[in-house]
Amino acid sequence: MKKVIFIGQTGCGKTTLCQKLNEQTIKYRKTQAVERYGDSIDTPGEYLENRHFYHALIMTAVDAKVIALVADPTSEYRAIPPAFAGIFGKKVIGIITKINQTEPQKIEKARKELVKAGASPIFEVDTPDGIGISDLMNYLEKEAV
Ligand SMILES: Nc1nc2c(ncn2[C@@H]2O[C@H](COP(=O)(O)OP(=O)(O)OP(=O)(O)O)[C@@H](O)[C@H]2O)c(=O)[nH]1
Ligand SMILES: [Mg+2]
Repeated sequence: MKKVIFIGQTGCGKTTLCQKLNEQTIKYRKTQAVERYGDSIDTPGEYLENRHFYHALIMTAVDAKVIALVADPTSEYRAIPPAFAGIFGKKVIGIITKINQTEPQKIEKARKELVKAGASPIFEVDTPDGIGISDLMNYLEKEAV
């Protein structure tokens, strides 16, 4: 079983997180299908943006211990519906990415989206800059066993 599955809108930083957590070089590549990176499962943003794919997310999430809902504070588009965490029936955490790229009010909006979705705890990261990554990794080491 994988430790974590990343779910979030297109471009929010799921693949970048997978690369960082698995100590791979960060390299942009659009995710076209579900991919496995070491202990992580990466999903395409379209799976969240198009509700016809929700069943695919639910089925794929069965293979992970922890669900990570990823929110991009730099985007005006909020893709994660309220109470979304409830459909998985397991531990659901939130991750706000790109915190070095945006202002505090936008980070707060992203946090509200994740709280409404039912995610807890919520981590703030900037993945290429390495901010917040060790906290996230420590949490996954402890919780996703
Ligand atoms: N500054 C900054 N840029 C980031 C961060 N996370 C991701 N990015 C950038 O955002 C862009 C999209 O990141 P991806 O990781 O490919 O996004 P994704 O969620 O996998 O997107 P899809 O595969 O389309 O669903 C890339 O250019 C990344 O370098 C972050 O924490 N900070
Ligand atoms: Mg991707």
